Amino acid sequence: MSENQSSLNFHQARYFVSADKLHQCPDDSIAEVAFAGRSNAGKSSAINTLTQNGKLARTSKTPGRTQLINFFDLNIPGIRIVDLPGYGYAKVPIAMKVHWQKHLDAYLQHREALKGVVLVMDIRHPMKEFDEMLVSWCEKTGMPLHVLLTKADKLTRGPAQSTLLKLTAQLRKRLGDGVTLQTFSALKKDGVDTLRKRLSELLLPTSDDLDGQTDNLTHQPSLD
Ligand SMILES: Nc1nc2c(ncn2[C@@H]2O[C@H](COP(=O)(O)OP(=O)(O)OP(=O)(O)O)[C@@H](O)[C@H]2O)c(=O)[nH]1
Ligand SMILES: [Mg+2]
Repeated sequence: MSENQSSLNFHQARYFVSADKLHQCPDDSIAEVAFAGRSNAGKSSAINTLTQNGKLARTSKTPGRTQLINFFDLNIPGIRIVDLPGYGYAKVPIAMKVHWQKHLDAYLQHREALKGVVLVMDIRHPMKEFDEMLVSWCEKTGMPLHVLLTKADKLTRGPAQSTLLKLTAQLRKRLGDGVTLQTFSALKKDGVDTLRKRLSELLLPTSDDLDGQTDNLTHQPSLD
């Protein structure tokens, strides 16, 4: 239909810039989807698998590796994916925790270009405190949410599917069509096509998808 119908090429993703605060975020973004989740959940690994670039986002066994809001350019100017710092890692000094929380919160609430959030959760430990806050915030604001149940390779198929079904029922009740869910494994590269498809839908809207849904909603509700 329009020029933004052209497809996204995740393989061409390149690191663009990092921000420590909302006002340092690039001002030319047209559409962004942010990867959020608890520390060590697998956000950076998911981005690397998505882009087939193991060196793009830094990953680590040590939680708290991602400490800035990192922006990655896709092949269409102004269309980006964002790696957010992990939430809730106990050993990070309290001052740093407060800093992250404040700036993550500001990013999520005020970022005009934000078109959706990918909530990355370890499939073995879903819906912890931060996850619940993020879901509630999406519920209040109407922000589209894609849940990535990652590290699915750590479970056999039965328990993985049962977690997926249970959470789908639970979250659909709260968010309706605004939420989609999938299992994922960065290790086995499972679920990549599903993730790419959903990101394309979020980043390349064919029409004003949220029209009517968000007219009276702002990003005001806080994560707190
Ligand atoms: N088995 C398995 N391990 C994974 C998977 N995804 C991530 N990991 C491991 O989990 C650890 C944390 O991964 P990261 O991608 O750095 O996690 P993060 O959410 O970006 O963490 P922070 O930057 O600290 O917020 C690393 O040791 C990864 O190798 C997966 O799908 N399967
Ligand atoms: Mg990370």
